Amino acid sequence: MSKTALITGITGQDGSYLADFLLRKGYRVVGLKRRTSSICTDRINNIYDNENLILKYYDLDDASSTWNIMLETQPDEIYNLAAQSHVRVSFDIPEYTLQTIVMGTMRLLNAYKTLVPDARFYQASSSEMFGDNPQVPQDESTALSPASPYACAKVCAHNLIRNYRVAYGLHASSGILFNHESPRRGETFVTRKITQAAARIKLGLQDKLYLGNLDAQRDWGFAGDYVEAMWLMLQQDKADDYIIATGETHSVREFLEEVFNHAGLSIDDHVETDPRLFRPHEVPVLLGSPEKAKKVLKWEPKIKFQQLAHMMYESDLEEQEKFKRSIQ
Ligand code: NAP
Ligand code: G4F
Repeated sequence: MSKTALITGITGQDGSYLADFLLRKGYRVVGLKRRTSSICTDRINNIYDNENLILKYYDLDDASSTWNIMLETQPDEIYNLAAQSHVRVSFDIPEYTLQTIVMGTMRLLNAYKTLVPDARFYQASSSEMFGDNPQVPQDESTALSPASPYACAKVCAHNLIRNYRVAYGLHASSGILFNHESPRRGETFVTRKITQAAARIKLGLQDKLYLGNLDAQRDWGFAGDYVEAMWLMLQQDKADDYIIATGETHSVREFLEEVFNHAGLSIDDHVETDPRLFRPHEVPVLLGSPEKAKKVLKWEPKIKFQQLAHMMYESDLEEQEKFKRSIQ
């Protein structure tokens, strides 16, 4: 009989790639989405008609719906991906950010422990948890030093997973994922903001791109590669925590140059910095060591920095060309 996977945050970047991946593996996928006033299922349109995909409404803030879904679904694997995931925004809405990440995880964990304790649980932890700790590369033993309400919340959820794993013998793992991007990346994260703006500038739909700190460095991988690592963690005999990263770091400026050079655009003509886009507390450099994941999970990132930047730009160019045609 096929396994059932429950995914919170299926409408997000990672949820959509994970659903693609698990459906290809023959899973029955129960995807949880919240009700919004407009349709927000663009990222899962490609699998909407798949008979093994079941979509249910829920909200991380709603304890009884979490409980009911766990009872009805009886999942073999639970992937907790839902969150207010924007670091800059977490400074503006800290309470909501903590509510979704800490209490949302807590509710899900309690329903899991009580109703389906033999299932396996994946938690979306983040490299943001290393914050302003200057030690690089960061690995599973690096001290956490969160530098935003988002990161503080992720540290708490990360600790809850470990605590439940030890206290109740649950198979609950955390993936400490470094930044991962794709053509499905949210439009307000810096990589997608750059590739979308470059495509629009190229087509004469926009003139300026405003950015914040260009010196921040990130270890950027491809989301499609990273969801495989989530699944691999749940196939191990023992639950554990794993860093998922490429082992390479690049500044925002380097990403910008890669995309603008590829597009044949001048940064001086089109890009300006805006102090409002700087963060009250920045994470200067993230560089992960994926050695444990390579050794234990036999996982390797496939898409490299340059290929990722070009793939995202080309996808945005195609999308913006369609948009331009639609308004002509
Ligand atoms: P994303 O694209 O922002 O997706 C977030 C998902 O969470 C969306 O489906 C969103 O639903 C849902 N959500 C937000 N608030 C909710 C609520 N109150 N109730 C129910 N659902 C809610 O994020 P992502 O990039 O896929 O990341 C997935 C997870 O990995 C997140 O937990 C993120 O913090 C973590 N993470 C991401 C990265 C990365 O580089 N991408 C790295 C490390 C960790 P709507 O579609 O309705 O908004
Ligand atoms: O693309 P970002 O917003 O991603 P950030 O803050 O690193 O967070 C992402 O990755 C985390 C994993 O490390 C996830 F946990 C989290 O959920 C999210 O997916 O910003 C990257 C860097 C920052 O240093 C920021 O200050 O880009 C810099 N930046 C410069 N100008 C900008 C901008 N970021 C954004 N979003 N917008 C700008 O205009």
